[in-house]
Amino acid sequence: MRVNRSKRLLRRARQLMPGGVSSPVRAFNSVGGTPRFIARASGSSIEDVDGNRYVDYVASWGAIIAGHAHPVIVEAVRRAAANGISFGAPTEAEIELAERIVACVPSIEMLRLVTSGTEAAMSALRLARAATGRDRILKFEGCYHGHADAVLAAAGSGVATLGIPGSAGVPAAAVADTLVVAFNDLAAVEAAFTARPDEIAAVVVEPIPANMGLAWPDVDFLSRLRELCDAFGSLLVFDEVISGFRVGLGGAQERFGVTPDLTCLGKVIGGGLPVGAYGGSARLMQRIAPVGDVYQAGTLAGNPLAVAAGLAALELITPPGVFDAFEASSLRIAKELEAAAREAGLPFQTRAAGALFGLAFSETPVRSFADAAAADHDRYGRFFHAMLDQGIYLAPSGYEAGFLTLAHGDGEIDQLLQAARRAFKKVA
Ligand code: KE4
Repeated sequence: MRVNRSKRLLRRARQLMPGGVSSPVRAFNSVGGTPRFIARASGSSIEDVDGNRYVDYVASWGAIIAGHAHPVIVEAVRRAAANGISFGAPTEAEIELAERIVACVPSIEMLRLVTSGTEAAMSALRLARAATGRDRILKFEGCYHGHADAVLAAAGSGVATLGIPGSAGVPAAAVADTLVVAFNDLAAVEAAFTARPDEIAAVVVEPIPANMGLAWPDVDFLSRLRELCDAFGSLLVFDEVISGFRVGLGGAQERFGVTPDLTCLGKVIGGGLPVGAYGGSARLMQRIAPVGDVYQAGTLAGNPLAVAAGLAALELITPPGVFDAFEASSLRIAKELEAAAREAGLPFQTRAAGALFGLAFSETPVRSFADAAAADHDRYGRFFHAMLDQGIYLAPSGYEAGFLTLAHGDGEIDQLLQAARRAFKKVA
């Protein structure tokens, strides 16, 4: 496969941008090889600058749900742009987007639009601290909530660890109040609460973690987090930036029947343009400026083009049956990938939920970041390239997930499975 133009562009980009990319995972460091510079995309397909076409299972990390360049979304953005790009003033479309989100996610009575998932999570945690008058945050190793300092905390070994920076440049002070425990480790959560009964402002969690491959909560894990937060006066924050409007219109909270106090959203609700949101009860959200005393702001928050794209995307996934079809597709992918890997004699695990699926070269299902890290990432890298060479574009990291769109029909999935059967044999 010729990638000369991508190689040339990468050399040029690296002179100007770290790694030549605008976000680290795009650099292919985890899988090696040359990141593809994308020229155009349509439906389920993306085309790189060398003219190679791929069926895309990254979908802008889940932000694309209706398919690339969906005509309804493109037209919505065009029409919005014709009326002005950004005003920095309220618009009716923001109300409509808020109404649609509130209608789908019962735990959200009121929300604030922001421009990224990072901002949504950062702001939700600031609100939780204000609402409880406490400073400590408990998060789970491997769950990603954007790159704000307070959530870039590393886990130590064993029980809850406090205050370990997860990145250079994050001062110890910024994570001094961040407790990190293993996902699914209820004993560690209970111990953290017992040790600090009136210190924890919030437990923040991806209810279906999709940043350690796709992990899955043990039965009752999420409902137990709810109980513990109630018992100790802490808030439960669901980071549904990936799972929201992707595992169902009501997200993971609807799927598991667990109601968080605050929800973070992103990706799908912007239809591929920059939108994030955080929301919860009106009582809680009234603490946010300008009504309340918790400050949060953003020049391009509620941007008319992004809101138009988000509204159009939500409109396209609302009809009855859309998520049944997504679920059928992702379950088929999981089932047939597992069968093909078994046939090739490979240790392999998959997970599926709505328009999201996960895969790991692992003997055991991924229940925690330790499980994800123990998977065979070298083999994943070779599998990734064996698929890329056959025109299938998976996430360039074994710590990510697979994303479906409305444009992924049986034909695309047949192609994925056929390529996987060959790729499994190649990496066995
Ligand atoms: P953004 O700031 O990137 O919009 O959202 C941060 C975020 C928050 N919460 C969850 C659960 C997320 O998955 C993310 C971002 N997701 C990654 C993909 N795993 C974005 C891709 C990237 O970083 O380039």
